[in-house]
Amino acid sequence: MLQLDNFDNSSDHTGLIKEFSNQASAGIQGKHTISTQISEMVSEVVALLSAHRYIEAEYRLYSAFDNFSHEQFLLEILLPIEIQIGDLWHRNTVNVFTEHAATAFLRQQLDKLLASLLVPLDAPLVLCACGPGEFHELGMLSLVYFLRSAKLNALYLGANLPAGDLMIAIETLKPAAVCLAATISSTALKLIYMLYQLSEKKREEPLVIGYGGRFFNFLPETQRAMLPGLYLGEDAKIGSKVILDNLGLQAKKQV
Ligand code: B12
Repeated sequence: MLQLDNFDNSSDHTGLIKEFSNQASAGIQGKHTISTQISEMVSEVVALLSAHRYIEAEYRLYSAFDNFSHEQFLLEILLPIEIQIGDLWHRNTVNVFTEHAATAFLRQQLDKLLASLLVPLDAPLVLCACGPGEFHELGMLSLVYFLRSAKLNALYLGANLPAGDLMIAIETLKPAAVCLAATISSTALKLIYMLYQLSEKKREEPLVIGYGGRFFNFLPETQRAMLPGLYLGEDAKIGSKVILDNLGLQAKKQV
């Protein structure tokens, strides 16, 4: 395993990039299994981010971006790192600024990934947001990734989106679909209220209204069935397929 003490903040890091690339290739060629290599990398990056060693964390992830598929990079590397940092914060092992800085760092990596997914100019617009008060963003950001992979123009409006602003966004941007997420019960209640507001509004163009997230995954099917809008399924990949089906589109292969 790579030792954190091997890093030298002051020196030229091109050697490090080479070292990490070599390690990644060596692992792929069988020195470690890929899953061992990934979980070691995740632990190392979590340790680096907890120690505020962002540049080194960036070098550690640099080779992974090229050596793994983008889906693997997201689901097996970026998300587990954020979950582990979040768990450390929940256990008071790291403080708020450490969690915020790590989250901002991981968002930059995710933005890099999303920016690599170009969609056609006429792709249907799908607005994605976390409801009022909701700050758990990773499920929704994963949905944005899968929608963009399927060539839909998924636009992330952020965490904690007030209902009024969503209404203005819908009137201004005229999306084909809206996807909303909630993780905890207090924010889910606000989101359900938003679903009612959205479904009662008369509009000229059709609008697919979907929702998902941890809270709804635990809600019994009988109760979900009573809610307005479309439950998009228990994970983001399924959610993107439900949206595609409801827009009458097939996932197109990435060029
Ligand atoms: C990271 C994290 C945070 C981060 C979030 C950072 C960020 N920018 O996202 C921070 C530190 C901000 C945070 C804050 C809090 N958190 Co927190 N957090 C977590 C943690 C560690 C990981 C959650 C996560 O991102 N998972 C990864 C994603 C990918 O999983 P997911 O959200 O479940 O999404 C999957 C599915 O649900 C689904 N999905 C999700 N959204 C959507 C949307 C659509 C449309 C679809 C189709 C699917 C879908 O797809 C995903 C898989 O593909 C969990 C514990 C854990 N180990 O899971 C606690 C956890 C979720 N948090 C919890 C709590 C209580 C809180 C706080 C209230 C703590 C506090 N005292 O303040 C606050 C609430 C803040 C708020 N108002 O939102 C509890 C929730 C318990 C509950 N009642 O359900 C958990 C379970 C921790 C615990 N064991 O108690 N948290």
